[in-house]
Order: sequence, then structure tokens, then C-alpha cells
Amino acid sequence: MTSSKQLNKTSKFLSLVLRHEPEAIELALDKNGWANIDALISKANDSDEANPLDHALIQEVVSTSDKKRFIISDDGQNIRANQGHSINVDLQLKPATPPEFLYHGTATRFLDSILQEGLKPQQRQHVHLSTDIEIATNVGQRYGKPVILTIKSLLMNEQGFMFYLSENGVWLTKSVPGIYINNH
Ligand code: HQG
Repeated sequence: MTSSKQLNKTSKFLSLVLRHEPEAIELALDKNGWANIDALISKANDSDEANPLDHALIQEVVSTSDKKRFIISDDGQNIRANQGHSINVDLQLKPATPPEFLYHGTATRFLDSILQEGLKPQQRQHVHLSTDIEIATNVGQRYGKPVILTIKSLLMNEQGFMFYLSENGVWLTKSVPGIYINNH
């Protein structure tokens, strides 16, 4: 059994190379964000940054990830992050109809700017939204005192904005104009 500290460290490492900086270990992702697992293991173990990585540890991180951050391809050869990328990958997400409201957790210090210019994806490819207020609160408190924004997602969708549901249940959209945001 691997310790949760070790799993957490490896999960952060996988997030870094599969979402943000594959070049940190000279790893190639395909256009859909997949990395070959053998290549990932060998490149990770050649770099100083990583814990020793092997198939069993990767499998354990994937299956114990609370947010199901990663997915292994059906043939077992490849792995990718389900969402959260800053690099430009095509996850081939299908447009989906969102519920009437979705929630976005942020920090109070961002509020003025968000209400003025809307929600932007910042470093990532999408704005991340949740059906669950508790999850949104946890997301928001990563940056300070959390505040939950209610997004009129169905109305947005009816007015032409596309929504996508990631493999791990996160709702994604390109941006949210201020008129669709309620600050309570
Ligand atoms: C804020 C984690 C000022 C936005 C989580 C957020 C999530 C603005 C921050 C996932 C703004 C970006 C994503 C504007 C947006 N002015 N601030 N106009 N528009 N912001 O981390 O949604 O654990 O890129 O509110 O669980 O916090 O990594 O996005 O506070 O699902 O798997 O700019 O990351 O997942 O922060 O988090 P992020 P996020 P993992």
C-alpha cells in the first residue's frame, strides 16, 4: 500500500506533466492530450523531479484520485488528464446541456474583477463549474476566503454558449459574461 502522501505527490507530478508542462520531462502528448505510459515512466525516472514511477503506482493514483483527475485508455497504453489543462489539447468533449444553475467557487478578492469582466479561463482552457456547492467552496478556498457564484448556465446555453461535461463530472465553458453571474 502506498502512503497517501506519496500518492498525492505523484498525482501533483502527473497533473504538472499531463496538464501544464510535459516539456519538464521532455514528454510528448498527442493532440488529444494522451501520453504513452511507458514513455511517461521512463522520462519521469530519467528526471530528478519525480518519485520513482511505475505502472502499479500510476494505476493506484488513477483509481484513488478523489476527483478522478486522470484516465487510462481502454488498451492500457496511454494516460491523460480529464480536465484542467493549460496547454492546448483537444479533449474531444461533446457539447452537453447544463442544468439551470451551476456553481463556481472563487476567492472574495477576485470578486470585483469577475463581476466587471466576467469569469475567464485564466491559465486554463476553460472556466470550471460544478453542480455541487460544497465542491465549489473547496475550489474557491484554494485562493482565499471562498465565495460561491451562481451561474445561469441553462440560460447561457440557450443563448448560444457551449457547455461540456468532462469525464470526471466537471462542467466546462469558455467564459461566463457578468450578466449570467449571481453573487449569492
Ligand atoms: C479566477 C482544481 C479575476 C477564478 C479545482 C479562479 C478545479 C478571475 C482563478 C480546477 C476572473 C483561476 C480549476 C476574472 C476567473 N478576474 N479572477 N475575470 N475570472 N477568475 O485554478 O476554477 O485539484 O485556474 O475564479 O478543483 O479555481 O487541480 O481555476 O479563482 O476543478 O484537479 O481565477 O482546479 O482541480 O484559478 O480551478 P484556476 P479554478 P484540481
